[in-house]
Amino acid sequence: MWGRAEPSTHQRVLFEPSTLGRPGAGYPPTPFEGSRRRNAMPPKRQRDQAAPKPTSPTGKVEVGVSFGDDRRAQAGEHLTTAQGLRLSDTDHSLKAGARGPSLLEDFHLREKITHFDHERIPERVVHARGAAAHGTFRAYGNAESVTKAGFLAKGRETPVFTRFSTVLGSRGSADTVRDVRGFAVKFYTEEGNFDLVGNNMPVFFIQDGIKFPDVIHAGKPHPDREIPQAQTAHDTFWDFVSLHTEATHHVLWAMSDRGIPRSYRTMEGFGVHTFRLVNTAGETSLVKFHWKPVAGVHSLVWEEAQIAAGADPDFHRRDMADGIEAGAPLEYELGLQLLPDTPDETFEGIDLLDPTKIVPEELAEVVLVGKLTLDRNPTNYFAETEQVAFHTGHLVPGIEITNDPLMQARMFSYLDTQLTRLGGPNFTQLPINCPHVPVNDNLRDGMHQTAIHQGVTPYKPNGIDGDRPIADDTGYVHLPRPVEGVKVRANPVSFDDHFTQATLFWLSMSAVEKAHIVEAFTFELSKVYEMAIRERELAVLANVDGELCARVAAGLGLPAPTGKPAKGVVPSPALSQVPVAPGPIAGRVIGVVASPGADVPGIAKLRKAAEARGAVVRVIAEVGGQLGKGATKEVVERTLLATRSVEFDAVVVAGGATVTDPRLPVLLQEAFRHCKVLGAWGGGADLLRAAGIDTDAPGVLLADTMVKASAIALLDAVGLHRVWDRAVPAGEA
Ligand code: HDE
Repeated sequence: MWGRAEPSTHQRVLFEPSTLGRPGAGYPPTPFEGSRRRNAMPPKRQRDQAAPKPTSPTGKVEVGVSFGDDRRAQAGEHLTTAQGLRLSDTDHSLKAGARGPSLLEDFHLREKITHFDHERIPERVVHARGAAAHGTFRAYGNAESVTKAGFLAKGRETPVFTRFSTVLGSRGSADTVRDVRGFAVKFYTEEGNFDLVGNNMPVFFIQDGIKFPDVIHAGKPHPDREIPQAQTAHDTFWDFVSLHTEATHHVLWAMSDRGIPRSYRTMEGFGVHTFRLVNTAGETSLVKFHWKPVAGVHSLVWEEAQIAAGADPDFHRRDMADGIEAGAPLEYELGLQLLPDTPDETFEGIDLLDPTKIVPEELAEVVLVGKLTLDRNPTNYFAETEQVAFHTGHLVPGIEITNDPLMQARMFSYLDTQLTRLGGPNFTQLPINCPHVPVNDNLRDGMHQTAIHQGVTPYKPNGIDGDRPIADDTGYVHLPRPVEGVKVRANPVSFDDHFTQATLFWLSMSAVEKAHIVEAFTFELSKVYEMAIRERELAVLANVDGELCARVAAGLGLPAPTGKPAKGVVPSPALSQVPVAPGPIAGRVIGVVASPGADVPGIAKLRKAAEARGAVVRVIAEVGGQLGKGATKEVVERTLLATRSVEFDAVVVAGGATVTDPRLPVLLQEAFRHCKVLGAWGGGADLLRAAGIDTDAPGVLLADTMVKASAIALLDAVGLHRVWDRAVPAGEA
């Protein structure tokens, strides 16, 4: 993969030609071997800079994000200046006397402070809050007939870097806010980088990219006081979407459980736009990209999301990093929804260029063509997660964009934004952005140029260095397509239906999902000060569904207007996320309440069964320390003072546990209210009852002792994600 193209004299060489070779070589760095951790402390190597640096199998020092032996990363045993000068003291500035003023000549003080002063770069204008992981994409090979994209060829393995994000919040905002999530994947393919820059919702608020600044300005905090942070529950957002009804379908998704995912591993992803695939014969098909999480699609409940935003603002990024560290990678399958490439670019009456529309899976099957596995945490947040630059224009042969007017604007924006964010045009040389193939681009100089280009002919054509042809039949060719039209600022008439698919989404929800949507609308609109905006949004909902409108209106104490919802809309069951059978539980967390007198061997049995399925058991007690004696010991990982129910997918009280801390009933009641599995064995049931938990309620599992069968029953129940029967009468969920 590295030796395909012969280096030309004008090929870009990064750092020193003698030591480093072609750009991209050695990146991403080899993961360090290390012991798996149960707790969330950073690995020792990250905490202790002075620790001996781990070495690769070749004996080379591997540090940070680097091209093998990148000297710009931290290396060596001695603290130095940026010039490599050894320092004798970094704790005291140079002064005219111990009580005197600092001296201008203190080059170390000035360098240290100056660099610190410039450590920050502008955060992303949207999607500022994110977390990422490295991994691999393995193609099944069944897409070869529809696309010539090499990374989809049978058995091909492609390194990837995936960044998840919220949209509206600042870089330091909470993970669990109600928002759309970004799902951006950079494939380092053998044909150059391909970026699939998607979201966890398949539609968007606007149909034309020219309105993007408007929707984002409306959703971001108010310009006067800069509140509220990272949320849509405020006047300007609802003012915009109630006036701009093409947003209605996306608003339904945002107010649904999709707006508050349980974790990144339980989120679907969507390319949103329709793309065009081209095969080796030049035949085309239209396609919508889907990511299907192996762990199923699951969400938080709203109260839980709110508690998590305070108790653990890093809830999602911690979950992902801890899961990977514990050996539970995040897994998704890439799905293609293939649609015939007809001249009118519609399918079953759905305009495929309209990004506010989906194609229901019942009408066009999602064919799974490969698997994405995220199994390695970044080494350095800034170097990788912050500096990664995605772009919808990073395409490979076999994949083209369509004339979707939202997509067209994105083709401009992504490159443009990096110029400000990453300080100039050379951001593609940053290790995380560097393709894993030779680069020969004739792009020269500019701010932060790190390559030392050889040769004198960065131009075409040239008669000096052999002037190799630009492309053979492996190059990217934009498929010739006829284009004609009158120059207008307008949308096709087919974009005018703003409500039918919002109705489709609503009608496809289960009873519990509908209840959550009603609550979300009611919550958000009750935060809107202007009564006229509340009323206007109710008028929008009246055109989606009369029941939805009436229930939200009732919650707001307002009259429900009447509208004209589309009739005869056929629901799409694939849109509901309530599981019909237990799914995988890798990465899930089971809290076990215990105390010094508790049945520690029972906890160990539960732990063994959970770990066999990739789940984690965390012992909760009044105080920290260790429980049990001899070979069977359990470490208390959470004290009642330092945890909340949101940290657990199920809470179980161990037999023999005695706890008097008043925080325990709160924890158990919250878990019950959030429809989580509760359990107890032996006398543990008394603590459930003392907390006011109805032990006859659905999803409350009691056992005399913790044996394998009781552990399996408990874990299967966790596989159903929630006990929705508790929220909605049995059979209606
Ligand atoms: Fe983006 N979007 N976007 N977007 N977007 C950015 O690029 C933009 C849209 C998406 O983890 C920015 O590097 C415009 C749809 C993700 O780094 C910026 C329009 C979808 C990410 C930008 C859209 C997305 C971004 C900000 C309307 C789902 C995070 C920083 C025409 C398919 C990528 C950056 C990451 C980021 C512009 C609409 C997804 C400003 C103009 C639709 C996942 O370039």
